[in-house]
Amino acid sequence: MNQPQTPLAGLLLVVAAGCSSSAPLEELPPDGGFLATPFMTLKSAKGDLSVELRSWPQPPAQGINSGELTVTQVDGGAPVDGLTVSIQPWMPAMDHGGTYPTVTAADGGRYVITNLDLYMPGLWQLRTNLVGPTQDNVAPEFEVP
Ligand SMILES: [Cu+2]
Repeated sequence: MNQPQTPLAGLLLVVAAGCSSSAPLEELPPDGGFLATPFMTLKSAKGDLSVELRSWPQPPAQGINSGELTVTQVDGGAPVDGLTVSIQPWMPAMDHGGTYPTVTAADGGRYVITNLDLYMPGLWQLRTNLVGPTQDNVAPEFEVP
């Protein structure tokens, strides 16, 4: 992690308390699967991995979201299983983060994200560490309306 959590805890409470609550969203897509078309596709920092992000809802909305990362080798396209994936939601413009969502490995290089709380509108980054057979990172970023 680049950003320590503890010094921010008090700030996060203050910021969260200032946010109006939004309507709860479906935990996962109703048909048991994310959309076929990714919300975005990125290369990892080292350039060896391709990472597709799907979200529910798609595009992400203010409040609790879920999502799925699909990690494959850029070279050959093989899915990359066996990673430990941790995601720190981060708002760079305001220099604060949010709580880590739950990430559950599935097969086919997929990692399902639940309880992704994007509690403010604005630009969010998902600062994602990928640790296992390889160590890499990726940070999808997008505007939450
Ligand atoms: Cu913010």
